[in-house]
Amino acid sequence: PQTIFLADYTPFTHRVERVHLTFRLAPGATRVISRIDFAPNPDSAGGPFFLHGEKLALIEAKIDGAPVTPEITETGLTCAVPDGPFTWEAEVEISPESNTALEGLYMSNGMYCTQCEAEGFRKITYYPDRPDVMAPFTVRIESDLPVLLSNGNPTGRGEGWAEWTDPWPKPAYLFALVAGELVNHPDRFTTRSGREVELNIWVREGDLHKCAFGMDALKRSMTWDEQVYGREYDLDVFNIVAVDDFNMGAMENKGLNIFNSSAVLASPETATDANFERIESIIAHEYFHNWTGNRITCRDWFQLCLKEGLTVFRDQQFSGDERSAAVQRINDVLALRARQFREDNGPLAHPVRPESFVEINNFYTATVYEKGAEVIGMLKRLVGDEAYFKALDLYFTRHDGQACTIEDWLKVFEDTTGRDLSQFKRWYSQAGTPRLDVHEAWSPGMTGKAAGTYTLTLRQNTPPTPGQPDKAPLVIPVAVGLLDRDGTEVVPTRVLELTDVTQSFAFDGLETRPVPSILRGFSAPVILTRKQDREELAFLLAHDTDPFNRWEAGRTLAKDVLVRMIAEDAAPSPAYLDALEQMAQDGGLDPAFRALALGLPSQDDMAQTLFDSGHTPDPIRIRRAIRALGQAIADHAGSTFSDLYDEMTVPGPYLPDAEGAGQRALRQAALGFLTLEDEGARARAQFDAADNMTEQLGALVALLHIDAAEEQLSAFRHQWQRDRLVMDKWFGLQASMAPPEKAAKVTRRLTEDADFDWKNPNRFRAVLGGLAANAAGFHDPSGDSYALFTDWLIRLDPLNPQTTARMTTAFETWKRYDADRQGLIRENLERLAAVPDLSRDTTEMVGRILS
Ligand code: HT7
Ligand code: ZN
Repeated sequence: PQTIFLADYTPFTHRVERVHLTFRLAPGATRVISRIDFAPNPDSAGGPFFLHGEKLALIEAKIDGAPVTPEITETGLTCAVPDGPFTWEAEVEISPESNTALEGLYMSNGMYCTQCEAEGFRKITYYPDRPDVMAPFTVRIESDLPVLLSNGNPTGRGEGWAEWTDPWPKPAYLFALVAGELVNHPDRFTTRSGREVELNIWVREGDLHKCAFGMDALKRSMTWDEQVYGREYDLDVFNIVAVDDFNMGAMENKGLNIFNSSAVLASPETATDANFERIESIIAHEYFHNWTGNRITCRDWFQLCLKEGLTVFRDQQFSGDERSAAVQRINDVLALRARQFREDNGPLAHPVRPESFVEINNFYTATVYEKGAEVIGMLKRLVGDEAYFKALDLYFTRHDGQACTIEDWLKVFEDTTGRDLSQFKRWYSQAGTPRLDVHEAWSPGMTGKAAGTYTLTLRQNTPPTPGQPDKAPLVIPVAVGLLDRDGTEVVPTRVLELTDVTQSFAFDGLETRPVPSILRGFSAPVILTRKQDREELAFLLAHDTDPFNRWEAGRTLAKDVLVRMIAEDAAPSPAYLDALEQMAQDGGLDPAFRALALGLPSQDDMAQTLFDSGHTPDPIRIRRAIRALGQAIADHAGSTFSDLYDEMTVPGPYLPDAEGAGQRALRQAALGFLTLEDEGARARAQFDAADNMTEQLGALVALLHIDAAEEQLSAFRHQWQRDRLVMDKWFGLQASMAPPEKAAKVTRRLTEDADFDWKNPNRFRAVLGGLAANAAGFHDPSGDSYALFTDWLIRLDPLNPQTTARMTTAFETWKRYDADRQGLIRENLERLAAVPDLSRDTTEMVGRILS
């Protein structure tokens, strides 16, 4: 397959002035009739006229009304065209019902829908399917189905047809069409300049009661974007559609967002607090794309982080404002470490702005999204809030309606602040997670005077990554505060700007040697390699005024305890258990924060930690140690958890608000420990009494943890048999929580279940993704899980390459493990690579993982 390079970018030969599309919908033979006005692009160096097109049956093509016979290949067509402007017309036939890849126009439960990002439009009709070609679209849909939707505003409706016009020039990847038997949850929003906007969430009839929260989240997102970024909505209608078969979370098509039903539908009985929180953030994310992605888009797919990094940053800001900023930051860092650090420290490491790809779908990664957001957070930290918003205002005015690059993005910051960002730009081109080492020095000065100087020496180093053996120093903002021995902050947070490999920063005028709190708020996506002593960590867990670092101190202590349990068979230290119990009892702390601080490091996190410190991680031992630590905490603080369990009962009917969710999270953490002491008595009672999914599922998880959930699993299934999203939980939990030696067997049994609809990505991910998330079970030394997992990837690949390729990342950490496991994984990856006609997507991923 062909590799595409950023360096090879050239503008398209033509501009598109206007697009008119007609769809005659039929499941097996949809006709797409296009009329496109082209004009020569003055910025182009010329060349043959090429339109993308894949798996299209061309019925006829005309230029300025005269039939033409283009030259057609597997990827598109070329055609002789006039020197000046001309109108291209084409009629093609496609088959939505046989489209299992869920890219282009496809069918889901009898409904037509589209997914065009990144390169799906070329499966709908011949077109310059590249993001720098922007045009206004008019779309006519012909079908007897009652609901016919496309982008923009409705401009016509009759018996069996509807017309939509989108006045805003857009790239083809933002095109969308939906047709089906749908019902809507309607609402309205008045923008701050007085535009009346009709809002709808479109669903299947049985899902109508699950739309209220999504609608509320949408209106809050609209208000927030006006208040914080000054961005208003720009059409008369905003439609959201829920679809059951979808490869990702959601898609920001202009005026017609399409959502995986799991990312929008929720009711108290069927969705957990975590589901509500995820829905709120995805709704916000897609809505925010209306400006960061749609009005200003990407010049080419290498610039994907331009829209995704910024939009993730904005949705994280929104969630922090709507909920607790500290808890949001901790959760964001947890996710970053779990997905992005894992990627950045393995064979799939790549820059935030990659320089080459074979299949762009493989680059919708945690690095582009989450590290892309971190880079923006660092920029904001370096220039300050006021300058950040000034730069953003300039970005929106200067680039509205354009397809931009990272250079354009950084230039607005340079122009508004006068800073030179050339070194900072390395964050976009250099892969890998920097290591930050810290040395301290204290010189007390004269006694009795506040004349002591404390010096921090920071040293950075980024390890080599594939294709990048040598790394240059980055600009790293390191937020630091200093505390005295009784916890008073003697130097409030200051951002140190590390630009050299090694640099020293002095703090004068101190009476006593301070305790440093370094990398506050996780001010940069780096790994601190400084060895901290346990007393200092316990002190920070008790006293740090920065909530992130307070949590971080507890996490570092837990990892330290676990490493010693695994590597030295040590018992958990009583000092750690005391410190954790005290924190849990501290009523001055937000329950959500306490719940997070009680969470133990994941098995994958511990595997990476051990690997980084020179050990070969054994997933079975890691699991055993984490469980033993949980048991030790439960034994040590049982009565505290019993009190918390009673105290954190949320009165009244369930509401998915942050406060109630925080209390339920702390109660759930307590239940987890108590279940280890009471053999599941409280969990069974909670399961029976629960009137919301958070508590019902929480009880089920606690029981699965002690392998005593058989009865509840069958009751759960009986109750929720008809709800696909809830049944995904039922499938997923069993695969992800099965004991290691049973994991492959349990998963195989689930794949044989009559309700295992493997062509549905949510169900496939629940079961096989669940197995991959079961670290000890996936890496069971028998290799059975690897083999089962690979068998299913081989089966899915011809139908849905995108989801298959994404799931190969289960193997991305393989080089951490012992020779036997590595051998087994290699065998399976090679077996996958050898499959005849393996998709381009999966071929690229397996090749990179094996390299
Ligand atoms: N921009 C959207 C990305 C997306 C996507 C990409 C490839 C294949 C299918 C896809 N579905 C959605 C989603 C987002 O980041 O908001
Ligand atoms: Zn996005």
